[in-house]
Amino acid sequence: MVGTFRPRRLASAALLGALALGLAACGGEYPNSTFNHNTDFNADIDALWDKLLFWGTIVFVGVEAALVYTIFRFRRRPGGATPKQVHGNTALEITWTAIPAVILIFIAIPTVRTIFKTQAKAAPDALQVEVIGHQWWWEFKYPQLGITTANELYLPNGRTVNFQLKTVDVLHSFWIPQMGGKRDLISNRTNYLWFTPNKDLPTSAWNGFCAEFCGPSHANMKFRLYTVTPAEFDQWAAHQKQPAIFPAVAAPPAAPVPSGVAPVPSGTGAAPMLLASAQGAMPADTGMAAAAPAPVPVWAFPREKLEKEFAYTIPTAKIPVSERFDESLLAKGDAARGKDLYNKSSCIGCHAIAGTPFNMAAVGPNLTHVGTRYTIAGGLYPNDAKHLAYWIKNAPALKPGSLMPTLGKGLTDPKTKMVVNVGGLTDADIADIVAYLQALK
Ligand code: HEC
Ligand SMILES: [Cu+2]
Repeated sequence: MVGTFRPRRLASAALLGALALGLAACGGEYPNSTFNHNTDFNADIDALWDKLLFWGTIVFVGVEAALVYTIFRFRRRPGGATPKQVHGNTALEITWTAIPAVILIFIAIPTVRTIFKTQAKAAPDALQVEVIGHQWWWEFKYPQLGITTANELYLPNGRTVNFQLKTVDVLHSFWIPQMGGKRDLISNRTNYLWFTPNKDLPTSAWNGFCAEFCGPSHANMKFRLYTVTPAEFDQWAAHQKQPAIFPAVAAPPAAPVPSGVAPVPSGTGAAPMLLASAQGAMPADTGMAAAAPAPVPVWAFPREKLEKEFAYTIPTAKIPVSERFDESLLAKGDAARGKDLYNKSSCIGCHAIAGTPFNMAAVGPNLTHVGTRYTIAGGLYPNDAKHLAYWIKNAPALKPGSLMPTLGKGLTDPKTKMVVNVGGLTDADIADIVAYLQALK
């Protein structure tokens, strides 16, 4: 009955619950926080935020204090007479108009200053990076270096980078919360955004996102940023700008594996990045093997660091049981046959592999050094043999709406509703192609 209902007790329990919930938000890490000084851009925004919070707090406390005082001081008392009615108080009205005006000036000046600073042209010696939005992945070009890559961006710490933001289809928005942004990619025009990663940052990895709804896989349009030392960046760039080197020279004769130490399984993507080409491979695909200089060894972001930082973002693939790939075939993948198959398949109509003739399409990501990347499909899946195989077999099943079609023989393409027969790939074919792609370091 009414006697058991205690609104006060309920209210205090609710308050306690809300407080606990609020406090819980103070724990843990914030991989996508913008409140940091990793770049000049974020430091400026953070300084503005602090000013707003400061003035906002003063206004809040002042207004609430006046309100609470008024409520108690002038509350209705039993038998009390009607209080004195006041209409207009010129001095008071001038004061409460003037104070907000002054506060607004304190906020407006730094705000406008920050807007002008961040909208100005980047320093002329900035590293130029073209960012091209695609449904649903990111293309990154370094015009000064002649590099084209996808979904994984490398930047040297301490150097200003000037992004030229473009899209080939619909609107997207480029955002790396820990670094700066977000800024839209707009059809038929170029937007600019620049920032300087703090020169003291360690070699680190960051999340990037598309922040403008762009279709069914908008939420799957992510990317990674690696901020590295200038020396590491130079190594990375020197390797990336050379054409694909295939066949990569096999690893030196297998050293006896110390007992108890498991060999690195092939196809996990965990193979050491400094490989093959470091040992003097001839660039068989350049057509001038004899004259070509020794290839630059691979340098890629240290994987150990990545796993530590990204353990929580790499999603486990959701693969329908009816379309399982025969994973036992992956160990038998023949890269040379895979290369042949690749060049005879539809792949060349959409992808590019520098250094191999007829591979110059730009519908899909550039695959020249796909083996050096840690993720595929807009940061959605780890770049390992299993995910590559499932991806090639049926990309739209792994990423809704994907513009890469279903290629597994006998499967039904969700878009065209047609069964893939002519040009379809068997699991064995795919295993070979996967071996080839993984060799493209
Ligand atoms: C009709 C065009 C088209 C064809 C044909 C095609 N692809 Fe793709 N591919 C794409 C697109 C578009 C993407 C990006 C999809 C996304 O992430 O949303 C992609 C992504 C990929 C990726 C992931 C790359 C990365 O860095 O994210 C790989 C690997 C790949 N394709 C391999 C192949 C292979 C191998 C073939 C041939 C057997 C092939 N593709 C045929 C369009 C195509
Ligand atoms: Cu997008």
